[in-house]
Parts: sequence; C-alpha cells; structure tokens
Amino acid sequence: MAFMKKYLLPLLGLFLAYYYYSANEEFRPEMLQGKKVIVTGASKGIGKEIAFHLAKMGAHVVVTARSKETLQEVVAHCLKLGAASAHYIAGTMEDMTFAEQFVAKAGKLMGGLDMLILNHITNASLTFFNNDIHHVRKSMEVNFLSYVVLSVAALPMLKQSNGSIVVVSSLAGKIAHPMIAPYSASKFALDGFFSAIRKEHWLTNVNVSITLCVLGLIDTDTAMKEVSGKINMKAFPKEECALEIIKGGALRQDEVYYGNSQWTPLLLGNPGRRLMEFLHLRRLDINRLLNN
Ligand code: NDP
Ligand code: 21T
Repeated sequence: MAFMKKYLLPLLGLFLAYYYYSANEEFRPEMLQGKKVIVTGASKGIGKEIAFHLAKMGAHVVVTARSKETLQEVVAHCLKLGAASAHYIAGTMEDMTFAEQFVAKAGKLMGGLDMLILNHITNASLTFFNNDIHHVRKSMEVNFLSYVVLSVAALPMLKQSNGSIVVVSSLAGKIAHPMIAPYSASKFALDGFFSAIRKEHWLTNVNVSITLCVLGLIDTDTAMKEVSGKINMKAFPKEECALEIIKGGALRQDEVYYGNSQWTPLLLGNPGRRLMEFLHLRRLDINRLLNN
C-alpha cells in the first residue's frame, strides 16, 4: 500500500497529465485554414458541429448525408461562419457506388483533399438483439463498409496532401455493451480495419494518418432520444466533442478519447494489445513482403 501511494499513484498521475496535455497544447485553429475537408453524417449532431468548427477555422468543406434540406442549411451557415468554401452532396451510404462517386465529386469541388472525417451511422436503438439479420447487415454496410469504400476512394488524394483519415467510433467499439450488438460489431470492425491499415501505412511509408475517435455518450438529439429512460448518465457536449475530433485529426493522433471518465484512456489504452502488435510487426519480413 505504501509503495502504491509513494510511487504508483504519482506515476499514474504523471502519465495521465502527459496523455491529456501533450495532445492539447500544440493545436492551433490556423492548422485547418484553407484545408480541404469532407465530413459525412453532417446534417445534424456531431457531424454538423464538426462542419461549423471547420468553417470558423476557414477550411473548405464538403458535407454529406441523406437529407438535402438540412444539408443546405448547414452549408449556408458554414459560409456565414467563414468557410473558405462550402458544398453539399446528398445521398445514402447504403449505396457503395454513391460513396465512391461522392469522394470523386468532393475532390473536384475542392481541388484535392486534406482530411476525410467519417462520422455517419445508420439508425440504432437500444434493444436486445431480436435476430434481425437485416439490421446487422445494414449496420455493417453503412457504419463499416462505406467507411472502407470512402477511404479507398480518398486515399490517392490524401497521399498527395499527406492528409488524414478521422474515424468516429464509440466506447461501444472498444467494450461490449448489451442492447446494441449490431452497432457495436460495426464499431469494433472499424478498429480492426483502420488500426491494421495504420500499421500498413507505417510499414510502407504512406504519410496518411488515421485517427480513431472513441466517444462516450454525447448530447445529440438522436442519442438523447435513444437513451432516455434506459441509461442514466451524463452526456457530454457535442460542440466540444466535435472540436476534440478535429484536434485529434490535425495532430495526427492514433486515438482520441472524449466523453469518457478520466480512467478510460488508461484502461482501454491496452498495453497488452500494443505489446503484441509490436511483437507481430517485428516478425514480418518486410523487405520480402514489399518486393512481392
Ligand atoms: P446523428 O444521428 O445526430 O447524425 C447521424 C448522421 O448520419 C446524420 O447526418 C444523418 O443524416 C446521417 N445518416 C444517417 N443515415 C445515413 C445513411 N444511410 N447514409 C448517409 N448518412 C446517413 O448521430 P450522432 O451525431 O449522435 O453520431 C455521430 C457519430 O458519433 C456516429 O459515428 C456515432 O457512432 C458516434 N457516437 C455518437 C455518440 C452519441 O452519444 N451521440 C456516442 C458515441 C459515438 P440523414 O438522416 O439526413 O442521412
Ligand atoms: C449508449 C452506448 C452504450 C457511447 C455508453 C453509455 C453508457 C455507459 C458506457 C458507454 C455506461 C454510443 C450511440 C444510441 C443511438 C446512437 C448509436 C448513441 C451505446 C454508448 C455509446 N458510449 N456509450 O453506462 O457507463 O455509441 N451511443 C448509439 C446508441 C447514438 C446513442
């Protein structure tokens, strides 16, 4: 106990302080000035707040979602806030052809791409799994597969700009939570895929960063409606959440934790996983793999 008090707790405090402040101190809003950014799921909630922050920072934005009317309002407000330019392209991410063509069109509108912020999700409700396979497939397609399609389509432009991919995920994409299995599966899939691609980028000297955002409960209308009467806990503000997502992307962090307890990053930082990932990388004969 004395050992814990004397050494372990101060060390833990130092580690936490480093974790928080090393990420925050360097960010300057000018980093986004003139940058060309795509935001998906930007007609409401966190995506809309991300677009507004980017607009204030003087970025070029292309926003997407299904509802044209709300996107029009978002674009108009972005221009008022000072966006270098703002456009919308409406469509559904159930359609992989739309996803692919959307990136090409957005790239043309802005003349390139610096940051791809993947944020949209299909409807999810907190209920016990009722064997609805269609919902599982839809969740995997909209919340996961379309993210892969969008990032594949964007990668050539992001390579040119040494840009960033930002993937919005959830605590439910890191830990198992009942009543949300299909959504949770799609968010775990994002971690598996994009964390593996991050390693590939590192091994092959591709300078495109990948930031996975692990969010707790955020006070969007959708979330508040869904959790009311089911989960009793404080929700974090969507405006601050959106800013932390942009900061993490701009600072090229591997992961962003927001809306969680201060212990969450420490507990989910998962040193066991990191160590094993490192050991597995060391076993690869990278020269041989790259020549094949
Ligand atoms: P919202 O419901 O507020 O926004 C979802 C967005 O996705 C809307 O713009 C919606 O627009 C769009 N969308 C829905 N269906 C489709 C579709 N088929 N094709 C294209 N776009 C679609 O969600 P939040 O802001 O609450 O969540 C945003 C992100 O944050 C998600 O990735 C979510 O997992 C994550 N997150 C949120 C938490 C929270 O508590 N709010 C907690 C943890 C993570 P439209 O309907 O017009 O298409
Ligand atoms: C609601 C849940 C579990 C982020 C959560 C909440 C409480 C606790 C731990 C984690 C806790 C999340 C989304 C709803 C509708 C959509 C899709 C929101 C899934 C969750 C999330 N943290 N968190 O008791 O300690 O991703 N919620 C999801 C479900 C938007 C709400």
